[in-house]
Amino acid sequence: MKQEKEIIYFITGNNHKFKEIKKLFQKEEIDYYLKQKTAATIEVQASNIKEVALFKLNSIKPKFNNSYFVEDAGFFIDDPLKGFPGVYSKFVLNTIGNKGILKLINDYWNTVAHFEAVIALYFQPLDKIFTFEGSVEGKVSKEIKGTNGFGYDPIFIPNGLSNNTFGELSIEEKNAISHRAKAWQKMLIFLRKHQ
Ligand code: ITT
Repeated sequence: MKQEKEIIYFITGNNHKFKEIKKLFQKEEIDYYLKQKTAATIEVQASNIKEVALFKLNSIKPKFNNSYFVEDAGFFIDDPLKGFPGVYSKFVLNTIGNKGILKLINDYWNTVAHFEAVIALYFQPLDKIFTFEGSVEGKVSKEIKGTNGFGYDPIFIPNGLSNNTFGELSIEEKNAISHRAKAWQKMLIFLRKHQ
């Protein structure tokens, strides 16, 4: 155990993501303070989100001497859209949005979808980069439901939780099963091992 808590930076412009991770941080006895930072990052169009996350991390020129991480996430409609929007999640949300997505799959009753998250961490004590991944399976809702969360949350119904979308869950409920929380759990194990 260290004498003093160190700062670890979550570099993101997305306040919702930060709030979710912050809640998870607060639940744990851990030798770090979490702080949000925004920085100019480059989001490349790659074939998978791990590549996007690593590129995002490598595009940061930190002016501090701490560990820091970024996270990239995507929403994948496996059936019938073969994984679309996936790595295009941000662009698709900003263009056709959830309404447009629902129109695309209007004729399908049985859909399969999932979220993926990859955290890319620059771990200062070892001067190395590590990645942690998480995913959650479910389906697409027939309608936009719920005002919690952000992005695709109001159209994603995770498996095993009645018929509620992520948008109808509290942060705590989403954090109990989400892609982001699963990636975080893996990073937590790593941070504990190295404290
Ligand atoms: P960064 O600053 O951390 O990069 P971002 O908002 O650009 O934040 P991403 O590129 O990781 O985030 O996300 C791609 C898209 O997927 C974006 O439009 C998000 O709104 C959406 N998204 C990511 N995580 C989500 C989640 O947990 N629930 C719903 N939508 C999510």
